[in-house]
Amino acid sequence: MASQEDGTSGGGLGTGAGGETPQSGHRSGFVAIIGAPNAGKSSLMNRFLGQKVAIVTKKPQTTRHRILGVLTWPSGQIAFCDTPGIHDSPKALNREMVSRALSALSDSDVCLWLVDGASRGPDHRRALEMVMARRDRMPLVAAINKADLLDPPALAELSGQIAGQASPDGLLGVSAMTGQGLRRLRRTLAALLPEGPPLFEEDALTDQSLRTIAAEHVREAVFELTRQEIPYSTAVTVDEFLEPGPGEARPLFRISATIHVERDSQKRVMVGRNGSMLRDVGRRARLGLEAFLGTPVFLSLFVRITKDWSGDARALEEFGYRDGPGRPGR
Ligand SMILES: Nc1nc2c(ncn2[C@@H]2O[C@H](COP(=O)(O)OP(=O)(O)O)[C@@H](O)[C@H]2O)c(=O)[nH]1
Ligand SMILES: [Mg+2]
Repeated sequence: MASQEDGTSGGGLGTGAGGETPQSGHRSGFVAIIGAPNAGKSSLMNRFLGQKVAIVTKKPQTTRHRILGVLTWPSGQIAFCDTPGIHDSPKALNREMVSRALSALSDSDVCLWLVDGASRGPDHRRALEMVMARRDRMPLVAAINKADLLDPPALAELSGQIAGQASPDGLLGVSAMTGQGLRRLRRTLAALLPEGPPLFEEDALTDQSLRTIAAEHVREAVFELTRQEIPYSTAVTVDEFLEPGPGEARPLFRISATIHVERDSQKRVMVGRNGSMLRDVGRRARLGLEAFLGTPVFLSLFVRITKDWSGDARALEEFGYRDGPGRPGR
């Protein structure tokens, strides 16, 4: 995936402000991307970064963590927080996801409300409520995504509606898929950020560890290849993550991961006939990871039943979806 932005950089995992004095007029800060499930929040962040940092699927509620993606250009730096979609659900995992999105919002300088240009249901209204509850505390930019699917009159009508409902400081149509409007969006966001030096080193890309990214690629493959409740009943943990040794003639990442499901019937689906589903998931995840890492990967996958984990506070904590007493916030 190519970046739309020239003069941007991304690559390593370093964080921490650089020591040099920035040129005056440099702006930097945190932008939380808030919106309904499936609005395209993860796609937008990936498109800005020119790298797939956050997994993307056609199914809602794919993103469970808050994920930081850093975009750096000569006169500015935006640390985007991609967040789980705002939605209503009684399940512990879902409530945890929404609370993460809202905490990312309170830690940010600007709220970027991403509206799904192609569909607006109850989750759209819920997201609007959340955004409006914080409207007087921070600048708001509303971006109508999937503009590639809208004709100009439809986009104009929707823009009018959003302007009336939220009076945002910036309002524009974008497409995370084609890159349309992203330069303008970057300019609009940057103008609302405080002046100051970069917050992260210029080659910083994300705060996610390679281990987490590996687990997320497996989860993405599960979301893409399984149906109904299976994706939502799946968590992935990485048991072993060995980076290539310094002198290896053919560098190779060796990764083994466990796919946790909630019930025996789900395990049967996840493994598939003669292991075919697990093989397909493994192959897809491996190809994605190889593209991300630029290095061959040896990936072993296991399936385990962790009974009803998505409603269990201890399991959520163990899988990294909930901050326990001993876990630092993420
Ligand atoms: N046509 C079109 N589809 C998009 C666009 N942005 C995202 N999508 C699709 O919308 C779906 C949800 O995207 P995702 O980034 O996972 O949404 P999230 O749940 O808000 O993070 C995926 O199938 C994307 O390919 C866009 O600008 N145009
Ligand atoms: Mg997402």
